[in-house]
Amino acid sequence: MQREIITYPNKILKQKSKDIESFDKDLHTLLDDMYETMVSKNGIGLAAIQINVPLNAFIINLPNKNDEQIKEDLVEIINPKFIEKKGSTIYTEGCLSIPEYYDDVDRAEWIEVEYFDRYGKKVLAQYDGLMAIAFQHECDHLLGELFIEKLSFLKRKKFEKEWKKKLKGSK
Ligand code: Y12
Ligand code: CO
Repeated sequence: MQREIITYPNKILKQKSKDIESFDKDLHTLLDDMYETMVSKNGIGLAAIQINVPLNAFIINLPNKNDEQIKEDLVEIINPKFIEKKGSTIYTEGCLSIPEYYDDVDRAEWIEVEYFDRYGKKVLAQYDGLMAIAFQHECDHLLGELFIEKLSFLKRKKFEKEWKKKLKGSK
């Protein structure tokens, strides 16, 4: 089932998410709904809090070498933890909760992480490139943080002005 995506400045997005304790049918339904919702909006990453579920879960489905987004490449991440971060890289990010706004964000270039899959199996993984960026972006959602909070003071001010104008226009 497709669910509604919460958009900025809804305070729900500032909520800290909690660890998942049961790897049961409800979790599988949540993950399936997140996938349906993300794909319907042409997204490549979505955290549970973005559909108003404050649990430590997110999904990432990056396009492959042929620029196709296929479900076989979907990664479901439950209760993630960073083990190590290295380097730094700048990427122009976007977020389904802040549609049509993109800006440069500086993040670690390489990460080592631990998380659980939908069946409760522990996974240890190392990521770089777009996967490392997306993983860090989604982990921020679990802490109630958005990529616009990483912008400089002036860029953030410009964003807030543009966003207010956009919201007024859509009323
Ligand atoms: C690198 C950086 C950030 C991420 C997080 C995941 N971000 C997204 O999936 C963003 C998708 C996105 C899609 C949009 O399109 C629609 O809503 C139809 C969009 O809005 C428009 O362009 C109108 C904004 C963002 C992963 C990797
Ligand atoms: Co986002």
